[in-house]
Amino acid sequence: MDFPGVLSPVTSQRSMCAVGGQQAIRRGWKGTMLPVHTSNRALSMKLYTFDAAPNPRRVNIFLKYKGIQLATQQIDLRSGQQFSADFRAISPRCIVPALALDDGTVICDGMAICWYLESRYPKSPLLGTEPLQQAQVFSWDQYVCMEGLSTVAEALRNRSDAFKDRALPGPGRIAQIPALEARGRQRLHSFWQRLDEHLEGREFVVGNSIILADIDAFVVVDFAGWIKERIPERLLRVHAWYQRIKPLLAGP
Ligand SMILES: N[C@@H](CCC(=O)N[C@@H](CS)C(=O)NCC(=O)O)C(=O)O
Repeated sequence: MDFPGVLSPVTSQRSMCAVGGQQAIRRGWKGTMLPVHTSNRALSMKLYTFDAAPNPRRVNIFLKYKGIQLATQQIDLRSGQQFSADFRAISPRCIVPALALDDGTVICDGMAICWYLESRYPKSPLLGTEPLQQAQVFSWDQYVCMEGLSTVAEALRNRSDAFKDRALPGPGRIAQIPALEARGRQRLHSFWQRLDEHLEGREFVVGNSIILADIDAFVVVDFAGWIKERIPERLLRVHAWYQRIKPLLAGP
């Protein structure tokens, strides 16, 4: 069974590229010794992803910003590749992104993947650098995912024929509830309003530099275009923030 944030062993998966860069040692999950790379280049893992989808996009932007290079494999969600036997062996939840480590361990969920990579490749931090800031980053990231990304998904997946009986991602058949389209849009607008209020006197969502919640909220703005929603014109702080971070996400 594969729960969010829990590392689940999968024996069939092996990554092919070589590990490079200097390493130091840090004590990690369950006391295992993790190499901490002083360079963010040439990592030995494989990311299962689908570039067009919002959750993989969060991780892709994170990787690009930190200059981390990984082997990747596209799982075409449009043709249902996430339900193939091969991919189910990697991600029984049938979702991307999924990060497969060399020993066969697979990490699901964008936040967990980013947390793992950040702890091994701390250069250009995107999850905060001291405990209080890290807690704020996690809190805001959770908020952006639940009240931003999920609300667009709620509106999209409960109205579109493409998601009939797939109102939620995963292997089960989940019927659409058409009324959730309107609720999703309403929640999205509450999210933008709250973000606008929060950005008063701030350049970034937390602290003085870009963090993962900025990336995720940036992805929400583009994802909202899928349901023809835009940042309301009156929310000037969100517009200014969006223009400020856009060039920062172009890569190192
Ligand atoms: N909680 C997961 C959500 C991942 C997720 O929902 N991924 C979507 C793509 S954005 C997916 O794999 N959908 C498969 C489907 O719709 O069948 C995360 O944070 O990464």
